Amino acid sequence: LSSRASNILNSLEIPLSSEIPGVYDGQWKGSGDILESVCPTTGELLARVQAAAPNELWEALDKSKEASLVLRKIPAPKRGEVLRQIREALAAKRDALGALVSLEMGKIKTEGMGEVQEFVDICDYAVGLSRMMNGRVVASERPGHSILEVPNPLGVVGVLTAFNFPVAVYGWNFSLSFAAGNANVWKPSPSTPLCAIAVTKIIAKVLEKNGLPGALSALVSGGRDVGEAIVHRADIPLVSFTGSETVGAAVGKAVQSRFGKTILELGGNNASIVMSDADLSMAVPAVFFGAVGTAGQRCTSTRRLYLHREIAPRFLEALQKLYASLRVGDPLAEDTLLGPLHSRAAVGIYSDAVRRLRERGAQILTGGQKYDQDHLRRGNFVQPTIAMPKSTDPGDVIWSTETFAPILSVAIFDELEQAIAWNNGVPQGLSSSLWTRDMRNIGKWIGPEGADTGIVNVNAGTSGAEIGAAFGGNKSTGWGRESGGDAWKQYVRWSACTINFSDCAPLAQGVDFLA
Ligand code: UN1
Repeated sequence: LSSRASNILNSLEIPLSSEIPGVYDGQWKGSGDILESVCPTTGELLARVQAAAPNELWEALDKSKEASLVLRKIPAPKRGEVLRQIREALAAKRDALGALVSLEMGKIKTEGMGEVQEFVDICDYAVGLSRMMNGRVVASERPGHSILEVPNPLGVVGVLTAFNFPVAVYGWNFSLSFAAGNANVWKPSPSTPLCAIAVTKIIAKVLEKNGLPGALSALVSGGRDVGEAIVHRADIPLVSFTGSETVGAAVGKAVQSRFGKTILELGGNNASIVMSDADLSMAVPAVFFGAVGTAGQRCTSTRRLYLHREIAPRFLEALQKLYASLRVGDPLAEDTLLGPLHSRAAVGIYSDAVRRLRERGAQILTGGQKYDQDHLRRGNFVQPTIAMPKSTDPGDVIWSTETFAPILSVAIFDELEQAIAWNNGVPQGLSSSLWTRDMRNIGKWIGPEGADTGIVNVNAGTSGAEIGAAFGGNKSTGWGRESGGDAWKQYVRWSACTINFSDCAPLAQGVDFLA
């Protein structure tokens, strides 16, 4: 192992043995398949991680169930106090954990740390929430009666996360779910097992210190079989899944068929629209970050760019200048802006998408190839690409599919209505962004005739949402909401409780029966 990799793993107390246990339910274990964690920058094998064997998986699920019975008895503000300690423990490791995200996932260091910060932020939010997860008292039509709406814990929540945010997405789910009184079972992406192990170790230590069962934050590393076991397990009432539309559709169906609940965070195919009155000094760098940041591997990455005819040439010239200035390389180096794609497979997906653009007559304005310099050859480095497709039809496969790579497709419009129709014309509905200084455009954009995405921004890019608002998308993005807003309400079961304090028992609606 390279010395920098072993330093990062050491500082997070991940053992440097030849095989690392990837299952935690109060104890570390793992005798199932081997998952390989490969550094996307160098191709170095970082670790071999032992996934959950079937019996270990069942045991972890059983232990989480038992643990949920413990947690539900603890008052919510006390659960909040445990989350506060978890927040402190995570913040203390922000540097190391951020570096591990860079090492294993491939995003640049500032974004790796930003991701840890998202977990810290959502912990803060959940600490506050733990004193505000209020139900309500509803006016009863019957004398001497009260109706209470009471939030109670669900039990065990399954959290299936993707490689691109190997820390934060678990954070969004775990924090709210824990504050709500649930045990959590985490199945991380099989290609980022070390991030999951590191986070679980930090949480487990705090749980242990508080005399709480480790299976409140159980980890079951593994592949498809582990995911399927969670999805089909009848006593996991809520499954939160982040990933592709195809897998999400299967997860949704399977959980629904056993009457469970889902939170689905699926594909994003996000557009920025730039009006002729936009402040280009803000819009150009924002589109650059949206399209190139995280090497285009955020659900919220900008994939479509709609430019008003009047500013299109100026905008593209300025944007291409930024693309040309891009510093590419080691994501852990201070001045790098573009790291590698996460996997070899992703490079293939990128190349296929560029080929398809060319075949369908698109003009490639920038990029379109792998980097072939010596120092980049061992990693999954691809050139961020700007393409001008021939067709502007959002139903065309070029526009309608999400490619998880830094490819930006551009079209030119004359009227805002046209751009909104294109924005809304794809199956996905996660995030979109309008650049304008005209209030009338803003009013239209955020209203009933405006963007149909879950995240609707003005003079802010498509990616990089804060945790305070609900995060999620509509249509084929899956309608799930995580993080802020009212998202916490999904992690509880609501009891509508009618209580009769009076000496008689009248029926509602004035029904007269045996009176
Ligand atoms: C994701 O890509 O799965 O809004 C999550 C953002 C981040 C989260 C992205 N806060 O870009």
